[in-house]
Amino acid sequence: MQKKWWHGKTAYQIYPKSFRDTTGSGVGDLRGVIQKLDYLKELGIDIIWLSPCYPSPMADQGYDISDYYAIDPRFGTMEDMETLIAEAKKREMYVLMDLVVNHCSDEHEWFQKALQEPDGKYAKYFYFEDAVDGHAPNNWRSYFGGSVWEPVPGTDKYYLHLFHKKQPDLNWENRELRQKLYQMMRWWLDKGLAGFRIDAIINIKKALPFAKYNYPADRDDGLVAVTRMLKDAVGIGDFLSEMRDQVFKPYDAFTVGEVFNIKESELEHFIGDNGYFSTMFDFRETTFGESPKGWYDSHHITPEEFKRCCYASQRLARHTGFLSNIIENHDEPRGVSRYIPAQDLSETSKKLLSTVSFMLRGLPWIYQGQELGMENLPFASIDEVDDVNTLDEYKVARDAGLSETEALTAVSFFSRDNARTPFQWDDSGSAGFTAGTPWLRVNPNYTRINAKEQKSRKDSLFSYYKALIALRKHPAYADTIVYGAFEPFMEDNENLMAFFRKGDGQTLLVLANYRKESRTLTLPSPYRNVLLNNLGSLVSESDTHVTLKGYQAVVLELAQLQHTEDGQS
Ligand code: TEU
Repeated sequence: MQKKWWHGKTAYQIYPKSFRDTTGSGVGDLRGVIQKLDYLKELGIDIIWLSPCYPSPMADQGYDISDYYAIDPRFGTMEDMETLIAEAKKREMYVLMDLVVNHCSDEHEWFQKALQEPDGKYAKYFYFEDAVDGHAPNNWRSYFGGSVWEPVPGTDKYYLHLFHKKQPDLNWENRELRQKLYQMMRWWLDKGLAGFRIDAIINIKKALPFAKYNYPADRDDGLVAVTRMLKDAVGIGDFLSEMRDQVFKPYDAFTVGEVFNIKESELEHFIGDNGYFSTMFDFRETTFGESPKGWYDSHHITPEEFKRCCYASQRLARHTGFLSNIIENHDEPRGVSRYIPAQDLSETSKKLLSTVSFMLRGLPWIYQGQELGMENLPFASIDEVDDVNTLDEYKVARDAGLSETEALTAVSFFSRDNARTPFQWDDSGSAGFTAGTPWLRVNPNYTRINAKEQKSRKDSLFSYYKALIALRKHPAYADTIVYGAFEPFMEDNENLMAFFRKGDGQTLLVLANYRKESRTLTLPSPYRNVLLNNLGSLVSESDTHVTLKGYQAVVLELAQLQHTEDGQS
């Protein structure tokens, strides 16, 4: 595997709307991001991904873009964006923007022109399809509920939207459209962006012709999840390699794909040495337990299942490339609320989760607020929910017969709004996020969980993340942590996440006791150093016997191993 400049870096996702508001509008802005660059630098961040800040009607929080060449006035100006890129560069930080090119907004000029001339050139930028026997071309269900087909007013045609009806899909089969998109990407890269996070990209290839791909319904609505068609959509590689060769390669751009539903055998094509992308997110943990019926029927992952998911992904990517490791993002609940049993949630268990996530092989990511251990929002009513996806899932749950309270409980666990609440900077009103009224409710725990408090405390989660990042960059250990082989230790011990990272002449052992009861372990060889510990001390009976308290996590440097042996007392 070729070594790349970004392999040893740490990345951070900013959701601008909820990060820092400098105008009192209640909505975060780019000036707010600039203001907080030093905070991110102090934490040790190198790469920043900004969720969309282009002009948008906000049907899907900016993932519905109406102009690819501008900044939404809510977030600031193009000059602010240029300042942000320049200020980041000064601090040796890299900025990524969100590349949303599976669809645009129905308010984008292209779509407006398409509506005016449904047989014209711009209609071919989208999928305008004739009705079949007076009906929509097929029975696919959109990601946000309902049919993917919406009538084109004044015609007998339908247009395709895999997401919201205000997010019409762009027709990647159209060469002219692809060139328009590439031109736009180059324009941004010329501004000094390091690259992109690439949204929902697996969806750009459809199973065609549409009418051929009706499937048996998977719910009572007679529709089928649109992900079903992905299995029959072949040839996405033609588009992705074209984009790589015509845009990313000439700029040596860093790209991280939001990729779901690929065949495991194709990983090499996506993130191998000549992959379509530099890296892609590992969603195995986030998608585990999903039910075709909806969130209300989805299984809540256990610590042991979390471990199995992590290990499976580690094994899959070990010789291929670098996955991007996350515990949360703007589409997911807070990682600490999801992967730690509610009754065990504490700063110690949060540190355990961060240790595991950062010591696995791959590129580690922090989603804003994760470094503080921000938690899910306790929703009092469905009226507090803004997110389209959550509102749809609530309806699905109600239609399935759940009471209002049951449906709210079910969707609260998975709601995308959990992670979208304002960043908790301090314990003043609105958590120091805004001087105005925040667009989404601040989590009431901000008086306890906030950056100001955590920065002042040496044993806070924030300080622990700093230490983790510093360890990943420590000249004596960086090579092993970044490139060392991953190898499980005592894999069959339930709720123990233990693994080696083996480098040249160096072996690290990560031990995470993912339960509240303590346990004693026999190490395969004596340990020399404790590189990190989420508790004040480590009880060791000898240099090969350690007792971990509940949720204790440590990173040990071992004396060189001859061979590995399992053992426990
Ligand atoms: O998400 C893609 C996607 O597939 C989502 O539907 C995801 O499965 C879901 O949010 C999980 O709850 C991307 C963006 O990250 C998301 O915010 C957008 O809504 C979506 O694309 C459409 O642009």
